[in-house]
Amino acid sequence: MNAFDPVSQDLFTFGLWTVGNPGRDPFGEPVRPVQSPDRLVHKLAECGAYGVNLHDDDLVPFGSSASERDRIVASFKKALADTGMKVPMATTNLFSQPIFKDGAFSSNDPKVRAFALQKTMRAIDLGAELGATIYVFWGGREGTEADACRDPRTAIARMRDALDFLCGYVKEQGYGMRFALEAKPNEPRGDLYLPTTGHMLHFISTLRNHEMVGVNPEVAHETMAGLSFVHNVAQAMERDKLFHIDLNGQKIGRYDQDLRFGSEDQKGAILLIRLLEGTMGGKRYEGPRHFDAHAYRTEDEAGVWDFAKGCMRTYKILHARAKAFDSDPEVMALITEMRDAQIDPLLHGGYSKQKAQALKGLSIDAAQVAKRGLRYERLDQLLVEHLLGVRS
Ligand code: GLT
Ligand code: MN
Ligand code: MN
Repeated sequence: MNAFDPVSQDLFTFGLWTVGNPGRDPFGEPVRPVQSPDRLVHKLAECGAYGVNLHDDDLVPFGSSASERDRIVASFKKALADTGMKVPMATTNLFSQPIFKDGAFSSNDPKVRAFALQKTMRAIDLGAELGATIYVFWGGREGTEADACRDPRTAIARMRDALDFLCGYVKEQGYGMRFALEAKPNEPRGDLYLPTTGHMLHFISTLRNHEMVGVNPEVAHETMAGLSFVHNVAQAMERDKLFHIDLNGQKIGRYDQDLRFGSEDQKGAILLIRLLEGTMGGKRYEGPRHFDAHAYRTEDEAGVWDFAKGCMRTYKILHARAKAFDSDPEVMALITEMRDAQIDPLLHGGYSKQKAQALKGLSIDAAQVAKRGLRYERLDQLLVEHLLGVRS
């Protein structure tokens, strides 16, 4: 066994829809056979994953009878028990069925909104039965092409109504679940409501039970929007709102590629791992490391497992590189925080009249301060050298 081979303690998870993706795209048919959820659980366990996540319909096909549901769930639970795999996260598919063609919670049709709530309550029950403690909301169809169809303010208010309702449901059932909202700027709709993690964070602050709701940022989605994923994740972490994370790879300005983690933008990936794993200091992210990605369409089943192992190995390799970078004495010297015993106390703890007076009275030579070179060229080169493995 190699130091970078994944083990259960690494908390790596995959969605059933990720390793189960048969390679269908908008231009082509599936290229791989569909694998049963039970088989995916066994194969993921063999690869060293900790757990598996699912949409209701990934496990119990839409329209199944109650007895079919019970049979499928019992067999799936046996696969989990046989392998020791966990289901830390569950979610609802509110995007595949035709009824959701113009949204679920934000639809103009009350019947659609009621159907979405009904489906979500049942899916939450399923998630609770499987032991999930995180429940994700990704509003794939919550958006528009013909924007005149509704007041976007109404759409947001309807999303709030749905989440307030569902928080109440989870609390009353005593499930102890927390919600994680996932943003995406577009695709499959022309424009999705609440398009970035930052929008989600503000929206959460307007919810009745905001303490039980956080975010599930995805590398690909923030990158599509041209944003720094690391900054988005950091903003969530700074307020203890990173409840879950979707790791993958993405080129800027493209459709949602959901590539193998670390296959693109390795610098962004190592910066992310420094943050999540706390090698740079600060609180570590303790939740599952979920890969929301899928194998290239060129792959057969063996290629899917190459893909899954690749996500996890790259994470661990980058983690080792991040540790080396953050414990490199030259790096540490370059990023040592500057201190000023006179000024520092004036900058913390908010406003006071005395501080305002003291600040106004400070004599700061702006030209002198500006002269100092910051040595970020050297710092960034050190990051690149650690990343490329030529410095240990
Ligand atoms: C879908 C989407 C993902 C979401 C999943 C959860 S489903 O594959 O592209 O980003 O995380 O609904
Ligand atoms: Mn995702
Ligand atoms: Mn995606």
